Amino acid sequence: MVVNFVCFFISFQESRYIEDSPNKNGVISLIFSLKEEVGALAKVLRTFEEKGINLTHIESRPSRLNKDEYEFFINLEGKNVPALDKIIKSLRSDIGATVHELSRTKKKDTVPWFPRSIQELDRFANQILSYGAELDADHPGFKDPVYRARRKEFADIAYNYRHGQPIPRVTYTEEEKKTWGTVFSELKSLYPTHACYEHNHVFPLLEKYCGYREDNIPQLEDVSNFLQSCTGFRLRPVAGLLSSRDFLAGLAFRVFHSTQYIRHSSKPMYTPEPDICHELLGHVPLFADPSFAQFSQVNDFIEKLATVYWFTVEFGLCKEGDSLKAYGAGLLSSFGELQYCLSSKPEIQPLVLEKTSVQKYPVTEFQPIYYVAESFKDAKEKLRKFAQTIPRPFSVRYNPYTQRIEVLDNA
Ligand code: HBI
Ligand code: NLE
Ligand code: FE
Repeated sequence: MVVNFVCFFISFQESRYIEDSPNKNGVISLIFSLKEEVGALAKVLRTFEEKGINLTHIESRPSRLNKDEYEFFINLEGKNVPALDKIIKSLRSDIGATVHELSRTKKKDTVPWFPRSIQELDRFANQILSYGAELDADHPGFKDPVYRARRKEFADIAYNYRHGQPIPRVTYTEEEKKTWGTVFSELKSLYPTHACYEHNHVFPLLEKYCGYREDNIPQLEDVSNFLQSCTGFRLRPVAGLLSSRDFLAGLAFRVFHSTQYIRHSSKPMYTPEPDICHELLGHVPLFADPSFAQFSQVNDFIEKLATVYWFTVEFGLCKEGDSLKAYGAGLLSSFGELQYCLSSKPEIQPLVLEKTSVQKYPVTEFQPIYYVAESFKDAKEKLRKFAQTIPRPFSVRYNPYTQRIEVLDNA
């Protein structure tokens, strides 16, 4: 049987995707800085007055960046957006002010931007959730300057990558290869007893065709070509953790964003971040499965959907006869957690999406709770039903021939 229950989700809720339209009403917040001189602020305020724009709030503070400047924070009514755009332009060019637009309250029914063509995924390249924010505290690489410099090299590859190019090949250092070797051989010895049938089925093919070996870190380009021939999925390099929304949007185009760097050598057993071990050993076997290509895209509920993704694709367990096996990629790439998850320590619950989708979870340590699927078929059915409960203003479908998302109006 094959792993084919995973649904892929897009939501359209985050404000940074809103494309500004010139006729919406709402509160707009700006910060601008001005050189300290008599009448400078009055001059600016007059331009708002001339265009009939009502300011509802103003604050000032000395600029921290430039000693002779003041910063002003203002709220204004966004009734006349074209006029406002002109004002902002002239503030920048005529007065030399630095202007930051903080927010334009979105019109309620605006549909946020989402990628419609596979090329548009290039826009995600610099939207990485910052390494060092959420994951810093116990991240062993965070304090190692050599490791950080190396990470920057990988980040540059990802930032400069454009759809259609071959993925640059990387020469890994001896230390990196050693880390891979440890992870690879530890996991390989656990898979026969701990991994699900499907994973064990695909793994030998990757050894045969993609250079999966203890002494070799496979190249993303080779793996991507192999996946394309199996399922049409391809890889694209990414500098780190993407937001759930961007990550899931990629899957809608059968693009799996894959990190290329490897975890810090001091802690091969577990890392909170996705790294090349996680992608190649945890995820890729699944993406090579032909019936895995199924996906669905749903509006809104991104958090619930990301949580379901977390407890299935990333950390899922399933029944196999009388025993439990791991199929989640986060387990299949961590030889620490792979052993722990099948021990008697964690709590085990049946997969019930109404419950699972609101379960809180830690992201930097072993999971305290896992959800068990009866079978992949059962889980897929549950996901399909769950996805149907999610309201959306239109449907979308992926056209693999044009590599575009087509929007179908529900109305
Ligand atoms: N970003 N680079 C990267 N790799 C992932 O596997 C990944 C991600 N962002 C989110 C994510 N996975 C999921 O766990 C869900 O939040 C969708
Ligand atoms: N904890 C996993 C590992 O060590 O391989 C990575 C998880 C990424 C979500
Ligand atoms: Fe993952």
